[in-house]
Amino acid sequence: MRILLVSTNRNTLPMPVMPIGACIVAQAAERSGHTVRLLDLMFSRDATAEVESAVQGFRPDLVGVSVRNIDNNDMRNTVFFLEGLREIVKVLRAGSGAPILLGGAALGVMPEEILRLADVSGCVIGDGETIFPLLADRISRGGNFRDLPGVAYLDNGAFRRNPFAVLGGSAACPAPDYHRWLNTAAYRSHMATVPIRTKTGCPFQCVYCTYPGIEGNTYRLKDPGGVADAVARFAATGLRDIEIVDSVFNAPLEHAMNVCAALARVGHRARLQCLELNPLSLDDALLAEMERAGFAGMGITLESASDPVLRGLKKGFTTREVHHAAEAVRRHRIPCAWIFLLGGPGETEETVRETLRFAEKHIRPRDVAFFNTGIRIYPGTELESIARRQGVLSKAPGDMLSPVFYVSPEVDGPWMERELKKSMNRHMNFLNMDSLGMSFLPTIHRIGHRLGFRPPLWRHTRSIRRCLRMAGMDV
Ligand code: B12
Repeated sequence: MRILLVSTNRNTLPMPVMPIGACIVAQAAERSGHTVRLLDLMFSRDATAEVESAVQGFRPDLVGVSVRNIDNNDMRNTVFFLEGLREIVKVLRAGSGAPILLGGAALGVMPEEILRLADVSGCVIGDGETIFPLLADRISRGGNFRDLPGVAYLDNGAFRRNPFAVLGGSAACPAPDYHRWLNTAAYRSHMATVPIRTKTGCPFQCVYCTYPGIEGNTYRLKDPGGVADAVARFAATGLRDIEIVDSVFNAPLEHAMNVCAALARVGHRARLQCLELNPLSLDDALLAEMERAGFAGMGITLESASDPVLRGLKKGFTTREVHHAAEAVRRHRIPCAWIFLLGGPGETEETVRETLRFAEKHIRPRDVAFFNTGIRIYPGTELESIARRQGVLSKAPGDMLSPVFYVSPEVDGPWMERELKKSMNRHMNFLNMDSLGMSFLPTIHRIGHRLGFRPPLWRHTRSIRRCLRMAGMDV
């Protein structure tokens, strides 16, 4: 069969991300004997025209559309990304009678709402590399695919969804040949990192989170040696800035240690990053292994440094682990981004002050603190129930595709923003969502790349903020 895959993400903020999911699915479909074309719309000037020309030139028998982002998770400057999806599907429909199936992280978050928005045959929730080839096989033989695991569809207006299933999840690290599928030079010039996965699945129960819905809640580990070989292979082809995109890298800890050990053994030339570390299993032993493995940057997703909020968010750790993690980080060299989410259940003026005090006192000046305020509420999460119980959410689940945010009713939102801004004025290594949404950020990345800077650019936050302030900008 001729299969056209379209990666619809065009968001270049905070930097373009390579569509790993679409590439993995493309590679799996090709391996199953199909002729595959992947159209990546990230840098396209006229998406509609490119889709039109691809569908007419390639004449697909099946179309897969990868959808990553719904919105930018930013309460104050919200951007909704799915307007363009309807238009793309319309163009595909006009040019071809082939079935159109959606997949990607967004479908794990709100499948029913997205299917109602776009007029397609159905979608796949979960591991596309196993389900999509089966689906293509069924379609090529003229059969029905609606009974396959992970498939969801609208049946005369009623939403139907088969259980999320992992079909023979392989331990092989899915490392697509990015040069084959993407314009890698364009991504590199924007300081994009190359994504790689060391496992799938997230068993944590944070009240706001969608990850278990996207990946399932049990771990499926990739072979550490295979991960290390893939990293070495990428680096040898010039893709040296590699980011681990696991939901949480250091859980289970033993697997993270094994991956680090394999990376140290293989002797690659990559600079590694990972922005999702949990303070629960973050100690000297792990950090030493990460240093040996070649990490050039890491992020710790704390969300808060106050116990009532950590409890309210069900983070599964306390300020004890937060402080231990801060001490351990200080004893090592890896640049660190501390990631906070203010306004969760249990947040009060006192807890905001406690978190800011932690950041001001314990974060090294050469590291960064990144603050988001307000939490995106997704249907089906515990946060949705909390918000309804507290009377701060009245929208029906079906209306929540267009973003809604939670701020604890015990804290005044504008006050919280002002306190954060004051702290940012004192600490040039602190950032908020405004900084990630700056329209000229892609230009900064391109200039940085030309000047020889390499990711992560946030290592230079202090200098960049100072320069922009000297130029009269309130960043
Ligand atoms: C790592 C990560 C990041 C990293 C990415 C680093 C990098 N170099 O890639 C960083 C920190 C930069 C980042 C940034 C952002 N992210 Co992010 N990110 C993630 C995370 C944790 C993993 C994504 C990933 O790479 N997964 C691994 C790949 C292999 O999985 P996948 O893409 O889902 O693909 C699989 C399936 O979906 C399926 N599939 C994919 N395509 C297709 C197509 C078809 C046809 C089929 C059948 C199947 C299929 O098969 C694939 C293989 O198994 C997810 C959460 C999660 N657990 O998924 C959030 C997530 C994708 N991010 C999200 C968001 C919002 C953002 C930001 C907008 C945040 C912000 N304001 O800055 C930006 C956007 C960046 C951009 N330019 O688009 C949201 C998107 C949903 C939403 N709410 O809109 C998610 C889901 C988190 C959440 N809040 O729920 N992110």
